[in-house]
Amino acid sequence: MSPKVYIGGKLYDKSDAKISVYDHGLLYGDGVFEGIRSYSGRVFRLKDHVDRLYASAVAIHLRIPISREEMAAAIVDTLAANKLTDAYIRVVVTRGSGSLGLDPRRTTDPQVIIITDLISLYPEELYEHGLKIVTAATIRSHPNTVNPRVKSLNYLNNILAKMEGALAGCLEALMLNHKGEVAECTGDNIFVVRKGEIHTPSVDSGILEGITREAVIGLARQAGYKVFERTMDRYDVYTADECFLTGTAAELIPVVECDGRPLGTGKPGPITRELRQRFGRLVREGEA
Ligand code: AKG
Repeated sequence: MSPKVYIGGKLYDKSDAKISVYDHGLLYGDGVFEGIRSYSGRVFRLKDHVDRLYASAVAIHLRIPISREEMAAAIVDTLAANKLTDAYIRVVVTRGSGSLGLDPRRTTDPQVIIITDLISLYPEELYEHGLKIVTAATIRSHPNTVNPRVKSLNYLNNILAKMEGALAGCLEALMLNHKGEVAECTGDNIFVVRKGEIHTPSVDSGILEGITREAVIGLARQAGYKVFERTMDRYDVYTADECFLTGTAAELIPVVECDGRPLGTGKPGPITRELRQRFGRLVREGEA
């Protein structure tokens, strides 16, 4: 069966799922998106994702043409139409098509697109053995440019850093903010473990407020760990006992090396493993 893609209220076969080349989403990266997962037929934290999508849209002054309830229903229906239970859902809202010129007032018809598919960011063995990362020279966008809290269609900032990682032989790269503090990786939030406590950059470090990040902070606190959201620099990463990344697509993946330094023992640590198991249970068995 050909995958069905939702565009503006209708389902199209993947090969017929098209929007205008005059869409400002394509011409200028003008739009917002979400990456969402479903597990065993249940969409994980759907409301949080929909709320973040609408917040991103408010931040770029984009009016999404359907309500939050209609959006949530469209996501669930698209998933069902594709008979997918464990899927990655990409929701895209573009500014719409218009004449050339970046003024958004030239556009008329914001497009709502929902793709349900599979995603595999990293090879499975890296979830067991851990990932190596390097720090990118490209810094995370200053909050007064495109705020990293906005999940915008313009991901070039992250893509440039991702390419630097690839050129250094790494599948992921660490991004600092304009103050040289640790922000996040190109598609995931970062955590370190030190002396049994968990630390992650605070929202004012210039990061996306990851929904998996939030879930893992909750799980860690429930398990009795202290979690600190704070300013961090690379010393905190280099000298950590353990390190891991979180993201909807990445889920929770250990990091065992940063900039050539082995982190901790150079192997995924016990707290990382425990949180991975807890996260696996949370998404499969639902919220406690
Ligand atoms: C997600 O985790 O859903 C993201 O938006 C980033 C993943 C990616 O597309 O590389």
